[in-house]
Amino acid sequence: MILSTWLAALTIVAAPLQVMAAKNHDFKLCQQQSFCRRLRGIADRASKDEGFTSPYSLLPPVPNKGGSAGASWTFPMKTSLYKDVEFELQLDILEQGDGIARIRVDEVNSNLSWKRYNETSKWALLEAEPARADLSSVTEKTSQGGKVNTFNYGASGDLSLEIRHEPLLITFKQGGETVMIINDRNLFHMEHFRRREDFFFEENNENDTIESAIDGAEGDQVVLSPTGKEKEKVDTKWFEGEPDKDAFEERWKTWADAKPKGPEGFSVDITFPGTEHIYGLAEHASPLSLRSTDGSAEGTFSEPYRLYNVDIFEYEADSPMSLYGNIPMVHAQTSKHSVGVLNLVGSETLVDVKHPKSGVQTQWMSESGIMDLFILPGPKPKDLFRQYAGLTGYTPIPPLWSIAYHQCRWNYLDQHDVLDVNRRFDEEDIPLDVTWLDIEYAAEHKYFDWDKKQFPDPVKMQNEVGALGRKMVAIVDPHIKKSDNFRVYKDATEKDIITKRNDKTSNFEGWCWTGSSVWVDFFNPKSWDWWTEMFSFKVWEDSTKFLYIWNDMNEPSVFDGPEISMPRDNVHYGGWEHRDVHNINGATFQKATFDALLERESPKKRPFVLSRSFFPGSQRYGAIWTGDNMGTWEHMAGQTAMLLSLNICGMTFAGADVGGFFGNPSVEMLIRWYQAGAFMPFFRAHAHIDTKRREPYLFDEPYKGIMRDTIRLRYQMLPVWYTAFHEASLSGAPTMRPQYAMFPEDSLGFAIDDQYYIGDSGLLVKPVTAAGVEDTVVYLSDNQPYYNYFSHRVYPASKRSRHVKVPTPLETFPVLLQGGYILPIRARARKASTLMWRDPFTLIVAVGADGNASGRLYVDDGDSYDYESGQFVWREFKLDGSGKTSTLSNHNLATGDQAAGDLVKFSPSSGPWAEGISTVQVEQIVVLGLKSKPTSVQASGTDLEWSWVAGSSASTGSEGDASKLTIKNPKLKIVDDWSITL
Ligand code: NBV
Repeated sequence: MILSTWLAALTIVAAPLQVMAAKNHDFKLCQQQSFCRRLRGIADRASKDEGFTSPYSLLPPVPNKGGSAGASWTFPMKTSLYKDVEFELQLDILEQGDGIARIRVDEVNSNLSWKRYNETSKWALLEAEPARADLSSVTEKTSQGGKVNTFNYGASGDLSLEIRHEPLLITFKQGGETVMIINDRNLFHMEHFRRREDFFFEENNENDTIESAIDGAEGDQVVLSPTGKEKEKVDTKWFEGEPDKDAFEERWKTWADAKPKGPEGFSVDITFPGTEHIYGLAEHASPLSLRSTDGSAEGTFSEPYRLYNVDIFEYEADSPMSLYGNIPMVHAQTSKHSVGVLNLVGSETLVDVKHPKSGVQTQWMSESGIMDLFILPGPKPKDLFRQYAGLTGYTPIPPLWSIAYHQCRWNYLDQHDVLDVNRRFDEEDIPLDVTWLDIEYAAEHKYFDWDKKQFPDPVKMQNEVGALGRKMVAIVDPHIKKSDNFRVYKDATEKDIITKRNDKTSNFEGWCWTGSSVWVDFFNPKSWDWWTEMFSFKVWEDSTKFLYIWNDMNEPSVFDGPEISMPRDNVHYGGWEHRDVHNINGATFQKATFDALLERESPKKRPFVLSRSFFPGSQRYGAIWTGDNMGTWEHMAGQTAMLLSLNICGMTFAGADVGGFFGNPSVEMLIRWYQAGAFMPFFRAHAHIDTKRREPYLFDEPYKGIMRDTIRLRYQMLPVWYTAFHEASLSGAPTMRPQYAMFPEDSLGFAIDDQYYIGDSGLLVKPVTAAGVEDTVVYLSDNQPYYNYFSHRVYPASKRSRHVKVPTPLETFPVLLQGGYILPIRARARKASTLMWRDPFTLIVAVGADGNASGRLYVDDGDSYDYESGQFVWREFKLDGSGKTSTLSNHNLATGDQAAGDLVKFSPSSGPWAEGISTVQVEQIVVLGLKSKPTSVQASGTDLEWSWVAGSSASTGSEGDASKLTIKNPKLKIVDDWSITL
């Protein structure tokens, strides 16, 4: 079925694609997967059996000290499960720095000489091996429940891990309080390697088919030991339940998965006592706070959250089904503490969630690999962000133009069309930085090869766009057309870097846009330099420095493959099966492209690569987006929660197709999409080939004007976004922050996922996601006044409820400025962000309840790595309202010592950018909410030009227009230290 549908879809290159409905039946449910069925079955039995207990226990630990691996401990693990089957498990406890404990379980010394995949950390982590040694303090005591080892660790020694030997139980405490328990429900299980005949309890008969073996299993059970020599009757049932006919070969629809290593799944349960909300497990189209998956009540899911990267057509707006990328991590939040856990596994993983009164319970079920858990100790969300980024990497500061506005559609038809779009934006004075090309730019979808009929001179086109201060992005998908006339295919076959079938030698072939295709195995180091060459200007002669890259379809999407992806028994470099690395696959492609773009120019420019698929660590290599969403209100509303989930999972450079990929939104809906998009970290309009053109200049007034103003608003706010990205690059904190992350003590905000703050700017945004909305209620957690960015109306700290109603006719939406913040913007939006670098700044001061405020600004040249050698401006603005008069000051934050590896002081003398920025001024300062009119406004004793409009102040009065002091053209430079007295 899939093949025929996709073959039909292929014809849309010439004719528009017929809209197809969501195809849930193309994707497996837990019940349709043998490992999930078996592992979920354990939970089922445990819940019905009061005496259910873990068959796993530990032997006393052995320290592994010294060396760069730091202190770690190995606990040999025992199981009471199968007396006659010999296998060894081992549990390691390691410390990873910043209070992160790592718990690894592996099967060792398998006499079947198989290994579990243990290289996931190599792809995801900055340092695959632990760097610190802090687990030296260990005690042992014997309590009623058996022997317990307690590790005390962490900077202030307030973290502890208690490891009970029998039955296995791991308790993590913060300051003496239990915040996470592993194996609380006794669901830990690691399927050991075994032979088919051991599993089916059947007399060894080499001619047995799977079916007959299963039939045989109904009678008396006879087991072979792994040596295959002894035969004994056993009364022990397999912990996983009845022998499963799919354990050694799994059939689904028309596909067979030859599982040569047999069952190797693992399950672990993790409980968060006292917690009501957990977040994470991106990417899903579902609320930020994870729901129960036991189908127990209305509003719960009946399937586990699935993490298996897939290309899902028209995904549902509220579902635990898998999407394109995955981050197997959760944060658990109470008003007292935050704690996180990352389960670093590259194979398919499903997570069941339950919400009993005692706290949230989770069960994680993975198909293969080792168990590698990282306990992120918190104790606050900001600590979790830092801890996760310390492990998997920080989001580097993106090129400034890449956080400006992008115009995409499938497809801009030809060279003329591309230039025309640029012209029309200019004519209508709508800012634009990037024009995108989807798959039709490539002849027969042979990426890199331009369709010269439509794009006769791609270099000229790119240069013309570049001359406008703009960039282009072209798509390069991972499927490579199988054609001897295609140099990329020829190279890849000659180099023998193509992903193999399960015979390990022949190249895997499948269908995609290109027809019959192959997929380069980016796990193979031989592919890396070759891919880098592909993007060098010498090799890709039709590319220029204005061209950047979009990696789509990298789950990977294979039209005629199981679940529209690659067979799990395909083989990658090192002999690993695709099942072991499926969830990492897409990330390797984006990384290879990022590395390639980095090598294109000297001195280096920051790459930009948009990817659809991702894994922990992907944040180091570019942006991602939420894939093929729909132009519906429901989808628009859901995108905020999705983006928040991605953000707290480290994927902060994320966006959603503005307008919705599928469908033709009404102009009202399109405007609301633009308003939402202008406050997404990655802001790109995109549309399916079958949709009507919807570039903003095509609409009549007032709609065109509203879209123009919205895009301009993004440009005015670019300094705010750039500063937020700079902060993310240092602290790991996301640019889009949900309520729980901002106010972790306020449990009333824990379920909120339709409004958010931008970095540490004090901006609070709530997109309007329904038709005909005249007012929108915003939740305010703190005792600060909030100011409407557009109308300057103040919702004072006192005398207001936590919910305020903001008028939201079509041209506006809630953008509030939290009291206590100073917002640096550039009020004059230009045609492209690259043309704004010498424009003056405006400061908007939102006076806080105590009369104070502060804000930060980070600026650099926007696309080089010169910031690494100190070419940047990093300022802090402060309003001190504690005295009789208030003082507004600007001081330097970049005062580190380069020699010590710190951030260096900005030096305005070196280079054209530094010289240019050194003359940039503050052109206007607006102070909202001052208590009273100043008697004078002076800088260094000189009177400045100012005006005053009386109104409500930050701390007193009721809702109304805020008092407003406007200082015009104070002739102060952004790079200088100065102060103004009010
Ligand atoms: O390359 C065509 C599209 C692309 O426009 C979209 O953004 C991707 O998510 N692509 C998927 C393949 C086909 C989708 C039906």
